[in-house]
Amino acid sequence: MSTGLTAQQIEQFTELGYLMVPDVFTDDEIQPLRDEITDVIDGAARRMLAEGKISQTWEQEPFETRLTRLYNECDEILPPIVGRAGGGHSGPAFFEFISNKSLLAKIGSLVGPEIIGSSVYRIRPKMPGYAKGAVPWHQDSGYFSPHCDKDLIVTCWIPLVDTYPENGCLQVLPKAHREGVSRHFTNGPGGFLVIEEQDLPVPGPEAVTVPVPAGGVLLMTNLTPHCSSQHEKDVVRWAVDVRYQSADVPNNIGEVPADYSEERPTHEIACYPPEADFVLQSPAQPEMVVDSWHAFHEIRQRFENERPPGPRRGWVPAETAQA
Ligand SMILES: O=C(O)CCC(=O)C(=O)O
Repeated sequence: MSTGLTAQQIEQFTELGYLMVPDVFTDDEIQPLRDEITDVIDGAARRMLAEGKISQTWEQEPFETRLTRLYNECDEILPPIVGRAGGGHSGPAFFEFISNKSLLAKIGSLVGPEIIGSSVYRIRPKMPGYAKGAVPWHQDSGYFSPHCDKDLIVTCWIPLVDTYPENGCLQVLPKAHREGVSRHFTNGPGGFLVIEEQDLPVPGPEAVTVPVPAGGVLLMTNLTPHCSSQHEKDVVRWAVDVRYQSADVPNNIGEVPADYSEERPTHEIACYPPEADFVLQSPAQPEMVVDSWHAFHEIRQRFENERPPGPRRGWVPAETAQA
């Protein structure tokens, strides 16, 4: 029986803007996704071996280290993995993972029973020397359209391995989600949006480092500032970030990219138009629920080749703002 969050957990999430819940996934529920990611790595490694770019496919290495071995030999291993295993990845194990009943029960406690999978999900490997592994201070709303700033989109950060400060777990700023959206710059480390130190909500509480075990979930609001730093351990800190919202929050359910129009009222424009949202739970309209991997894959593929433009928030590079 899948249970929702306790009243105390809901209160912590509401007060602090984050909540770590251990043991949401069993190891048996995580392993198929590790295997699916391994298949992507395997395909890329075999191609690179055939092209003479690496000495071996390192298939004896465990999930936590194989990518570091391949990456040390040739950094071309990453695009096929990060490209496909990011928002472009919509495999069967990933669908099972994102529609996990135990996780949806907890999300339901925060957004209600009508649950939409937000279009923005990513699979992130982090390892020494990979600049895009670490993500600087930001709020997820920095990436969403401004008309969704007052809505709740719950970020679930779910590591596939145990995470702790030494392998780059996340840091959050408690209570700062009450201060609205901070100024972001477009040219942060790794090419990510960044909130510079002086723009973080002040007077701010101290940042908190949140170790999360494999199977646990760090829940955050879209306004919770968070970041993760580089690490130097010889392991890959694999994590997945997925997001959920209520059906009341703007979305692009039932649309194709050609339907996108800036002329529509904002409540009819998705919070992140370039990728496809999908219904995961709906007592009101059960026929809308995406209940198979094939349906999920088809919806995601619709937005693969032709994408509506991303949100325009007016963020600029730091130099431009200071000039
Ligand atoms: O996985 C990370 O290191 C960063 C994740 C993140 O920033 C996010 O989920 O918004």
